[in-house]
Amino acid sequence: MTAAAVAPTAGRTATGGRILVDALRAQGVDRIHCVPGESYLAVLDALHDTPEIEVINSRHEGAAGNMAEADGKLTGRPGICFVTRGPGATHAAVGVHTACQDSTPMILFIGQVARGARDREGFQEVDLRAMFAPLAKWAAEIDDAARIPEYVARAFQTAVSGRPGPVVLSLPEDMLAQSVPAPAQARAAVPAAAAPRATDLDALTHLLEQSARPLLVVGGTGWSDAACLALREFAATNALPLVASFRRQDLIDNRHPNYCGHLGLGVDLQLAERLKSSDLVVAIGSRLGENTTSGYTLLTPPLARQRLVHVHPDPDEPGRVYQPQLAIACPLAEFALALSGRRVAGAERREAWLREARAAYVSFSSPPAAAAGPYVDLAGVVGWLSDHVADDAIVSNGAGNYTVWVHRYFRYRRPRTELAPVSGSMGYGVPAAIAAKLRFPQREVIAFAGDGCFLMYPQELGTAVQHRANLVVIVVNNGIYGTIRMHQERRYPGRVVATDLVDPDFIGLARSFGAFAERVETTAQFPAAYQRARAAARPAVLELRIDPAQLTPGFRLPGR
Ligand SMILES: Cc1ncc(C[n+]2csc(CCOP(=O)(O)OP(=O)(O)O)c2C)c(N)n1
Ligand SMILES: [Mg+2]
Repeated sequence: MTAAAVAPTAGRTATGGRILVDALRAQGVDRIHCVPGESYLAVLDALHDTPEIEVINSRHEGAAGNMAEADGKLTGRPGICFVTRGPGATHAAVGVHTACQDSTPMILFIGQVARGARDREGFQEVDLRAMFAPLAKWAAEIDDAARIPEYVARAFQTAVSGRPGPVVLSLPEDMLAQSVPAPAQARAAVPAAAAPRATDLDALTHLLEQSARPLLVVGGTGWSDAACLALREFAATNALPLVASFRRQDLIDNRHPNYCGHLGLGVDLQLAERLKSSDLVVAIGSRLGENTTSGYTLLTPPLARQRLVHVHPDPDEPGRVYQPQLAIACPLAEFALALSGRRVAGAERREAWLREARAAYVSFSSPPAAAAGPYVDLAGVVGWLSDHVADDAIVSNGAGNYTVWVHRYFRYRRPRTELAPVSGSMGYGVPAAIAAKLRFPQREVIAFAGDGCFLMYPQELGTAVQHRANLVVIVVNNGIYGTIRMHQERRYPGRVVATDLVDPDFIGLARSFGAFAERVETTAQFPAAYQRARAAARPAVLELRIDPAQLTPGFRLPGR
């Protein structure tokens, strides 16, 4: 997307809605995700005359929010979402929460009650600034149509600067309808540049040279392809193991000999031990959050036993939970590029440590022989996909135990091919994959969803059909909220509450939207079914019946 050079309304009178749409064009916006509302009709009307911006109307604001978040995650530019006041804003909040926890640039615009009616609790009025204060990097209301370019420019700047994240702008409906002399438009946001100091890189090199068992934990956002490659080369030259933080497995090609696995839910216990016994952790972009650290146990706050170097774009992050030996605040891409060509003496002393870590990862991520029985073996399906999809295929998921198989057996190869919510939000996978297919129509896009997860936004198959987003959804059906059932069995054995599901006929449901759909009964049927789904030239759903007793690759319901 390219920023529009000239605002067509300059020097004329225009409505707030028109000025806002021109401000979006000035920032290079080419697509918005929305559910329409009467509170922002003037924006919709301006979009009618703006063919440069594609309007994707969802069926639920939760899905629209997830789609905008996914678009921001894939492009590194703010994903844009429009919804209406109270009900729309509360639905869409899930996308803002994910953008917050996942450090994704996103802007949510919300139609609001008229300025003259404010604070009467008029129809659907919510104090949006207060509501979004803990979720968004910035939540504001635009009171004056003449100032729209200023607010929009700041919103874009804020969303991409430092640690990227969500911004919320509230739009009183009378402000949008009002005509004012069209103000000059701002220019496209440019994130402030910063680079690590040479003295910090020297200190890092020194710490690495002193370490016998270092681990580089990679995560966060703001990476470029070149930066990911530069980090990989630095690790390769210097025999340093690279580990992905929770749901950032796509930053380093998983086939590379320096990639040694991922931290998070369903972590390889050998890797967890390796992190515990390492003597230096270099966290590059990762916040070392609760899932990455197995509930703050692999490193214990505030002063971990391991030495810690913490590199993060937000200077407030290092030291917030863990006190580092060395803190470096700068964009991750700049940091990784600055490592190019650096030598860390003593590579030969680290080679065995690296080889062991790599071998453990390869073994952990290789699917075992499929279990015999009447069900589909999810490890086999994920392993087959991993071996057969293109390197740039995008794979999404939501929350649920099925994701443990996906993250364990899929080998991600390219940055920005994993759409997986760090926020752990159920329902994310399908809308995220729709946004991905719209952004990259030529690429293969696969959404994994549990039966529970899929039922959060099944109606978005209608959005996919309408906008020709030909993704393949794989519904992993075990008839239960498996994750919660697992926790129940562990904490309150045999006392099952609220975790059984009466599911619909997924095939009939999908077909009713105009999607292609097939049920896969055995592992062996999967490859051909997947090829048919891809060839269908419309959105496709494959339902896999998996064994409800097998709650994770390693945990079976007792006695089943
Ligand atoms: C929006 C949301 N609601 C609830 C939860 C809590 N939760 C996490 S996983 C899960 C069950 C997921 O069920 P399903 O999609 O069928 O996957 P399974 O665990 O059975 O593989 C629930 C309820 C959540 N993470 N997000
Ligand atoms: Mg389930």
